[in-house]
Amino acid sequence: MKTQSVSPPGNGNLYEALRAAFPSALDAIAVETEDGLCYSWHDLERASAMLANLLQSLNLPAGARIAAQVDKSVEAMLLYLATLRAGFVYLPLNVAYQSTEIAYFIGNAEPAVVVCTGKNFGWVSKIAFSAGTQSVFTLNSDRTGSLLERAAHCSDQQRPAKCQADDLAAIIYTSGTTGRSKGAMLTHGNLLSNAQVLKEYWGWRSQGEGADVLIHALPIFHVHGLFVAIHGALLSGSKMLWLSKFDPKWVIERLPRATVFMGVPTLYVRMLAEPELNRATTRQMRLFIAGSAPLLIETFSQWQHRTGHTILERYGMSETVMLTSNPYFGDPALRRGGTVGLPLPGVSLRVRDEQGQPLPVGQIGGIEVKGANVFKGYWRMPEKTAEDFTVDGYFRTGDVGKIDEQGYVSIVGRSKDLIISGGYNVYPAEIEGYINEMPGVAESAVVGAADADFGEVGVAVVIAKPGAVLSPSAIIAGLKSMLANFKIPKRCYVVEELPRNAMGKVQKNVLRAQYGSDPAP
Ligand code: MLC
Ligand code: AMP
Repeated sequence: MKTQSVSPPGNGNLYEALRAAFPSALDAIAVETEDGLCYSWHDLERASAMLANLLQSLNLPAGARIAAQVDKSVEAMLLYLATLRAGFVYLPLNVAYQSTEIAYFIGNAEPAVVVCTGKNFGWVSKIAFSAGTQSVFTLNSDRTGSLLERAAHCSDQQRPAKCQADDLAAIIYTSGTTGRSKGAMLTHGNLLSNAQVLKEYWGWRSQGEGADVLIHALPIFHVHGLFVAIHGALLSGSKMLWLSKFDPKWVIERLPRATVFMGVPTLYVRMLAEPELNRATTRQMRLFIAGSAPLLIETFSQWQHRTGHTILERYGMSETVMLTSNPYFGDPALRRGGTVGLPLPGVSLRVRDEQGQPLPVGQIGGIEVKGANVFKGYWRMPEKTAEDFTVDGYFRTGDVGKIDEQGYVSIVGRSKDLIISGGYNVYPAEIEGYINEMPGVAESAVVGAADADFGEVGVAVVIAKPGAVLSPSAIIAGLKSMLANFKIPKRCYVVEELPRNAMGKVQKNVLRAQYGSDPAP
């Protein structure tokens, strides 16, 4: 659906462009893990070649999907790079997903290869083989498992597959407002164009004295950790201090050796709770970037006060990678808290009313975007794809916002019924579907409530069938057995009735007002 595309240099493969930016000193450290393991640039090149050769030896069809549900590790990143090199399509899956969720993703994407942790092999391989997957490998965070065992027999030389800018590089599943998740198809051209823009916009410093060092503390199964962070570092030949999970103390310990940090707002809130976060520990840092969820103005201001640094907030989504950013260059005062900054170069962003008519400066409406970064469409959902694009090729983000006189964009809400909790998206419709299936439940509504740690959390409000007795804790326990842990409502109330409007529609705004603060009535 997009109108522009950027051809990666070389043979068109995104990996080629990333590889071209590696420093000339290939023996220098590219990644250092929390347990002191170091990977040189040469290691990244060789190990991803071996994995790419393994994938290519499997005689997979063109466009084959390589799905991975593994703990965060450098090897998991290498599997992503190998998939690019081999010309296949990477499909990362959150480790928190449980069997029903995984069965849906595998059934929908039909991956030729699935990589999972050894402890999940039993149930994941059963789902995968029955969906027609050809090979299931294991990969554990201690670098054991059949994937690396098999790759060890492959050559460490590999020529990246030739690609067109429009060829798929990855599918990122993002939940649907009315139920099932949709796979956003991102191309080599989408990812490279966005990475190149961000390299300039955020002033990534390459190689030599003063080269950037990124603290990588985010999961690598979503856009933020996988693309924005990893591409940023690789495309500027910058070292990564790699954390297998976020721990505020681990990050603060590493700040004096780093220059760039990226996080969702929860990470900033948790770091602010540590007394060691101060001007001295952050002196070396050049840039703190926040996104994936709204950064509260209090967090923005407290960070400024405590560290002297002004957080740069940006806005993006799975379908588009990054769309807007506060400015990096110039006076830090140009980074305005409460806004997500200006459209990035190459991104056209506009605000429209419900009839699709342009709105003047400062008026609130739906945000629509166009650019080389905008995805190709939803995997096997042509109707949904068509529905989400305007006739002149703009993608309807589902976010509601406004643009001021200086061009700064503020997000004020969402037209999609979505909760963003700690940077993860939770779709109320999905959770309500599961609750409504439970015995004795007549109806339910899930709404977002403000939360000091996660920004927003889900709260379930449930009505029992006549004569049935429901226990909130049993409802929560039932959900825990079926869904990823971050989707579980933090509170549940069983009530007599749900507020409705004249059309009979549940008034979620009334529920949010009633149950949106803790403790609820
Ligand atoms: C964990 N828990 C959550 C949660 N994360 N609850 C709600 N929301 C979340 N995000 C709960 C678990 O269910 C569990 O509950 C308890 O917290 C401890 O789990 P944990 O796994 O040990 O949590 P922790 O390691 O503390 O993780 C918190 C976190 C993590 C904030 C570090 O959620 C995280 O990494 N978030 C980043 C998400 C991200 O990268 N988003 C980018 C999307 S890309 P219990 O009851 O089971 O004990 C995107 C586009 C863009 O949005 O613009 O970037
Ligand atoms: P995802 O589907 O996980 O890619 O989430 C994308 C959504 O996250 C966007 O559509 C926005 O609603 C939200 N988002 C991302 N960055 C920001 C931000 N800086 N401020 C507010 N919301 C954001």
